[in-house]
Amino acid sequence: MKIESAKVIVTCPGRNFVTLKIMTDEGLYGLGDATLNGRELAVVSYLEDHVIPCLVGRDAHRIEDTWQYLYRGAYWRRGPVTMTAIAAVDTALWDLKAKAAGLPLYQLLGGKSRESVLVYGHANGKDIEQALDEVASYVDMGYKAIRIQCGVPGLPSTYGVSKDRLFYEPADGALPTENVWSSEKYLDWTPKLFEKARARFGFEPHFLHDVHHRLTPIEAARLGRSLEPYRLFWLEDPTPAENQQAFRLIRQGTVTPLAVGEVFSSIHDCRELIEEQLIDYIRCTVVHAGGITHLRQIAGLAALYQVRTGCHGATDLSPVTMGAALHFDLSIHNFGIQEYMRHTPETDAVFPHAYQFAQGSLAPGDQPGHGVDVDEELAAQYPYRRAYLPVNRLQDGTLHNW
Ligand code: CS2
Ligand code: MG
Repeated sequence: MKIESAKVIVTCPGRNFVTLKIMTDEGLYGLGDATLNGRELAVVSYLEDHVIPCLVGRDAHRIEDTWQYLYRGAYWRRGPVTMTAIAAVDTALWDLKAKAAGLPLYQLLGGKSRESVLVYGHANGKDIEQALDEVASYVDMGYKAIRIQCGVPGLPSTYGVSKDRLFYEPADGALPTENVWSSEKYLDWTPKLFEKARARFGFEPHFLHDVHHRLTPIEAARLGRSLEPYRLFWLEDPTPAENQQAFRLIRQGTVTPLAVGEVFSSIHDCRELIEEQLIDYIRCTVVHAGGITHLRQIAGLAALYQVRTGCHGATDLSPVTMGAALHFDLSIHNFGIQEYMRHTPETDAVFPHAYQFAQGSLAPGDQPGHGVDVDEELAAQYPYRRAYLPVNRLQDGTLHNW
């Protein structure tokens, strides 16, 4: 099966998505997500100007060889733009191989290790009461696992609290909007949120929380310890992870489970974290960590150290990633949980898909491939609209982690 052509589809049904479509001489096509929130056009150019010319004529079945060709052949290895472009090609080729075999993708990945995929949703509110009312609505929708984010008194905004309840989109400005942060206020406030959450909902639901890279390691250890009575499923991105050894300080201070990795683009970004068991869940995702091929290597390393997966699944990852991730999640043994931030109806219309939500889990369906398509005509009605993620400053103006 030869690659005849490939194209990049950019669309903005409320937010930007970049999709790679690879067409073959057998009339089949495969789709890969290439969305990198806030830097989308860098990946579009990487694919159109540098990758696609090398793909035409290649055997679409040679997934591993193509992966190595694009990774080693670039010379300049790794990084989010390169690995997102490689991920898009890889995902499209796995989609194609499964379609050519007439099988759902999970059957090519070793078959089912479970019947469905536990997911978590995002409850958030401007204050504790609104956030917990949102938790109640997620419980009513059947979610067994819920992330809770809440406004912090004295701060005009904070990560994860959205104007639009169900659909959280952080890329909210034609130029970066500026947020203000205080770790002190946040550290004093957050234990109160989970104390009230457990008082209202008991210990049945899994509760998760995303610190979003904003604390120092010792502050993160203090937060983890203060949350121990409320038994979180995980505390996410407690501190920036460029220095993987920083997590030793957090580990020494708390038994609250830790999750990290949505910003990682290769196994090298998380190798020490996994080998030293400094984390409990690895969050790398199909679209940003080199596709199905590389993500399986990361999951394989994690399995050796009893680290489970918890793939990123925010609204800025397209339904193509969600579909492919669900086949991956269904097949690997050390699956933990899948993030599932719902897409808007406009996005779902552009990306018809087979996956379905029921009783707190997602099932990918049994269509050949990853089960997600793109309506190109509809996609063309939503032109690209530049949008940036916010930047974050401390109250004295110092630039901080968003
Ligand atoms: C967040 C993301 O879902 C999460 O855990 O960290 O929403 C993240 O902020 C966005 O993907 C950034 O584009
Ligand atoms: Mg996160």
